[in-house]
Amino acid sequence: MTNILYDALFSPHAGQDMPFLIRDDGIVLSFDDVIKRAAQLAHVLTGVGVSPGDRIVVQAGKFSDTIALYAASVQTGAVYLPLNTAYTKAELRYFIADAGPRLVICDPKDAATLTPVAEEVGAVLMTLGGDGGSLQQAANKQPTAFDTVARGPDDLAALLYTSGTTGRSKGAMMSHRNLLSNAQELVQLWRITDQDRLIHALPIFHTHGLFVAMNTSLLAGAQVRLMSGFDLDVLIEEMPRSTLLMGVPTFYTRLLGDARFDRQRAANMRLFISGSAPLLAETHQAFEARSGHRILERYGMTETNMITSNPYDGDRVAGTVGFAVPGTEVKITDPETGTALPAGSIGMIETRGPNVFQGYWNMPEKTAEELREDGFFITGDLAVMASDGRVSIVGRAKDLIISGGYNIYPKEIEDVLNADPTVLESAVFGVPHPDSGESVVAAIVAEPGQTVDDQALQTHAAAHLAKFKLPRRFVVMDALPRNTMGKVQKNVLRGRFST
Ligand code: MCA
Ligand code: AMP
Repeated sequence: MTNILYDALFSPHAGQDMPFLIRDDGIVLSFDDVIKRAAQLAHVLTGVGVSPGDRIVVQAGKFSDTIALYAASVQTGAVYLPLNTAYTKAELRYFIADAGPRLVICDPKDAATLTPVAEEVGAVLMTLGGDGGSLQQAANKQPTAFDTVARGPDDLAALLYTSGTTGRSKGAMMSHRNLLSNAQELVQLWRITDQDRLIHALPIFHTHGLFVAMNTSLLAGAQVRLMSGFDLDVLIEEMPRSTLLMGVPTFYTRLLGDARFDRQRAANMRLFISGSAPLLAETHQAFEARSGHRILERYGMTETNMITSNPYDGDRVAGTVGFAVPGTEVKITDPETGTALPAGSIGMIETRGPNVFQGYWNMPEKTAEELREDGFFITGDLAVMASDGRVSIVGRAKDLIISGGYNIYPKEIEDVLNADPTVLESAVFGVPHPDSGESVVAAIVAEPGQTVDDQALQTHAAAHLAKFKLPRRFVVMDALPRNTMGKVQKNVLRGRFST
């Protein structure tokens, strides 16, 4: 037996001294450097007892060692569980308790806070930071070769948490085959080769930055300019020596807001890809007028990786997400009955293929709700498919806000706000925002006799929720608008407060 993900993404690069990761500090690591570092880290992982199938929770910055750690996790047959660096202790406690990892890796500055949380589940805690950490120190002494642990195609390689419209976050179980099959298709579709140089400005704790960007680059042998965080100045500076950018729509609106970005600046670029949130048709058009490039928009989910993509050759149509990625099936169904609908009808996007996840970690009932027995996954996104198969997303059946490419589930925010003693009830919704696409607004009804203090409420929310989820505006109302069934009408709230 082999380890298909490691064998495809990493093994072929052993001994290759071509540049791979170009860091902010100017240090360039070759493919072989990263392979060797991964082997050292793999020795540490197994040394602290990580066995095949064990979860490794990683809340760390965007360093070359974090990429090597991902490789080490795959090589040891562990399950990589990356977490947003913005998450609070309360959020982390949930993920760690739910996933039951063998090892928790965090930034050295968070070690004191997270040590008791790791201890609660019997996990070892190690640190990884820009100036080193206990994991890195331990790795420095290890051999630079490691015998790859065999894993089957359906064994798990990663567990990525995605919030739900009701209840708690769910861990999407991604197998080796899920990740590899999608990366292989995307490399072909987007013609990524070893001649490419990707500007990597996305976080590496989500599907977009970790799998779509890194797995395709590894598979194709492309160079990666690994930016430790988003920085518009650096992005613009790197463009003349790069060929590829993958970003959320906010990247593209910010580029358009900067006069330095023009046709000449983008002349060496081969491809701009957008996803994770809807790209406005006007952004697409303005981008082409400014740079001469038509952005290639694609659509995906944590549970499925990429589902549809505009074509490389052929029309990249603004406001559409293109065609089913080869090897995956897409159909539009009646959201009530699940029956497939004819071309031109609005309905639910469902998808099936080797990209579709293995279910939610320890949540068989949630899995059964969203993953049909015949293998089709119900995405919660509403779309129309033209007779030629081109998909245009028209809305969401799920109550979800996407701000700067980060998903925010209103239910989670409402639960926190409702727990405040001054709040009787709340409704959280998104309104259009020029930079982030959508921004979070909370409508609050006060407990009788209480006065809502925005500042105090924000402080209460911030103790539980990552900053990017916090409402940017509070509106106090006498009552929430409801339909005859008693359901809060968020469309009415959106209409009223979208200014
Ligand atoms: C940061 N902040 C935000 C966001 N990001 N607030 C709302 N929405 C956001 N997305 C807040 C911080 O808490 C901070 O608050 C302030 O903004 C500045 O933080 P900073 O980190 O400097 O912001 P930035 O660097 O300008 O970040 C904006 C960003 C970033 C570059 C758009 O959010 C980003 O990288 N987004 C990409 C997310 C992504 O990768 N999504 C893919 C998910 P304060 O000032 O109060 O401290 S995967 C997916 O969706 C599927 C599979 C798919 O199809 O790809
Ligand atoms: P996540 O749960 O983080 O994987 O986010 C997946 C969700 O992001 C999808 O269900 C869509 O609602 C949204 N999404 C991703 N790409 C696009 C896109 N190109 N256009 C519109 N929505 C998108």
